[in-house]
Amino acid sequence: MPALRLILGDQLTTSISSLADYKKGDVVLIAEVKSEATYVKHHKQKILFLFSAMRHFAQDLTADAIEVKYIRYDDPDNSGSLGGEIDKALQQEKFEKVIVTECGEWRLSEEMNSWADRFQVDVEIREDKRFVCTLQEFAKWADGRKNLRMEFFYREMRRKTGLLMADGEPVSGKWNFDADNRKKLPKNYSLPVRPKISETSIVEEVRSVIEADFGDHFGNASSCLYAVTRDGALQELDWFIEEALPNFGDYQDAMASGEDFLHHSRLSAYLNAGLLTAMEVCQAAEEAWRDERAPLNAVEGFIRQIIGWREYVRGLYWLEMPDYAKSNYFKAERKLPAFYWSGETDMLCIREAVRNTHDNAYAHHIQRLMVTGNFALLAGIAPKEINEWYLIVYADAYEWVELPNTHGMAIYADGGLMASKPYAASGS
Ligand code: FAD
Ligand code: DLZ
Repeated sequence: MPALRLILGDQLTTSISSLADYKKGDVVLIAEVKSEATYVKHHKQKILFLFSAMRHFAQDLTADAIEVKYIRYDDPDNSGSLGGEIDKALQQEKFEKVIVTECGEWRLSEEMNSWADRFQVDVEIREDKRFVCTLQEFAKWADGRKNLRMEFFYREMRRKTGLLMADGEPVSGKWNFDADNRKKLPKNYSLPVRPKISETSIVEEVRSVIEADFGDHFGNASSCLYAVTRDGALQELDWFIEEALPNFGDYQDAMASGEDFLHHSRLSAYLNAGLLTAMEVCQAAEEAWRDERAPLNAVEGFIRQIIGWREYVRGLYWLEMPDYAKSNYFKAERKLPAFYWSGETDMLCIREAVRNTHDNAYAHHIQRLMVTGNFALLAGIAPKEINEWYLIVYADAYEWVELPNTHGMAIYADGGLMASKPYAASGS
C-alpha cells in the first residue's frame, strides 16, 4: 500500500527525510492552511514567500514524476488545518501510513503526536536531517553543564564538520575572530548593491491570496523581496559570497541609518524554509576563504553564526521546551508599546529597526538584539508579548530559532542559561 508523505512549508527540499525512499504510488501532501498561516498574524512577505516557494517546490516535484496533492489556500474545500487535510486524504484513498519529518515548533509537534490516535493510522515522524547536530547529540553535550555557552558547542561543530579545520586544529590556530569584527561603518562607505528579485507568475497568483485573506496582517506584499525557488536562493547565496562576505566580519556589529542589510547575508529565510542547506552555505564561504576571495575573520564569523548559533539555539529549544516558553526571570509584565508596529517614536534606532522590519520582513541581528530586544529588556516587556512580535514580523521566524534568541539572548528571560549576563546597552 502507498504512503502519504506530508511536507511542511518550511521543509522545501528534496533532501527532506520524509521523501527518502519515495516509491511510485506514494502521494506527497503539501497544504496551504489557515491554522499555520494565522496561529500568529505572520508578516505579509513571509506568507507571500512561503506560499510561492511551496507552489514552486510542488511544481518541481511533479516534474520529477513525484505525485503531489497540493492544497491551495483558496481551494473551496480547504479544511483549514494540516490535520484536516491529512484526514481528507486518508478518506479519499487508502494509505499504509503517514510519513512526516519532525517540525520546528512545539505546538505543531504536539499536534502531530496526536495524529496516529486521531486518524487510526500509523504515523512515522522522521528526524530532520537538515541540521548538523542531532537533538540527541545536543542533549548529550548539554548533560551535566550548568551553563550552556555557545562557544564550546561551536568548537564541537567545527570538529564534527571539519569546517576551517586542519589536522584536528582550527586553521590559523584560533577558533574565534569576534574581537576583529566590531568596526564602525566608515562615512560615505559604498555598500554592495543587491540585485532585485525577479518575480514569477506564481508570486502574482499568491499576491492576490494575500490581498484577499491577509489584508490586516503587518507589512506589505506589493513587491516580492525573497527568491521563491531553489535556483533563486542559490543566486542570492552566490551574490553574498562574492559581494558581501569579504566585509561581513569587519562590519558584522555595525548599524547605519537607512542601511537595512549592510553586509549581512539575508539567507536565513531560505535556510529555515529548506531552499538552502546549512552545510552548502558554510562550504561556499569556506571555499571563498581558501581561494582568497574572503578573509578569515569574515568567513569564520559567518560560519559560526550557522554551525554555532543556529544549531545551538535549535538544540536548546528542544532540550528546554515546553518550560522555556514560560520563563520570565525578571518577572516582566509590560505590554508591547504601539511603536513596535507603527515606528512612531523619537528613538531613531527603533524607528529604523521597525521600518526595516515592516518594509522587508527583516532586521539584521544587531537591530533585533541591541535595539528592539534591548528596549524590551530595559522596559520590562512581558516575554509573551515580545516573543509574539518577533514571531510575526520576520520572514525567517519559526519558534525553534526565534524563542531562544528572544528569551535567552535578548531579554534574559531564561535567567542565564544561554547568556552570561543580560545584554543591556545605552542609547549610544
Ligand atoms: P547573517 O548575519 O548573514 O548571518 C548568517 C546566518 O547565520 C543567518 O542567515 C542565520 O541562519 C544564522 N544566524 C545568525 N545569528 C543567528 C542566531 N543568533 N540564531 C540562529 N541563527 C543565526 N533568526 C532566525 O533565523 N529566525 C528568527 O526568528 C530569529 N529571531 C531572532 C530574534 C532575536 C531577538 C534575535 C536577537 C535574533 C533572532 N534571530 C533569528 C537570529 C538572527 O538575528 C537572524 O538569523 C539574522 O538576523 C538573519 O539575517 P541574515 O540571514 O542576514 O544573517
Ligand atoms: C509559516 C507557515 C505558513 C505561513 N503557512 C504554512 C502552510 O500553510 N502550510 C504549511 O505546511 N506550513 C506553513 N508554514 C510553516 C509552518 O508554520 C511550520 O512548518 C511550523 O511552524 C513548524 O516549523
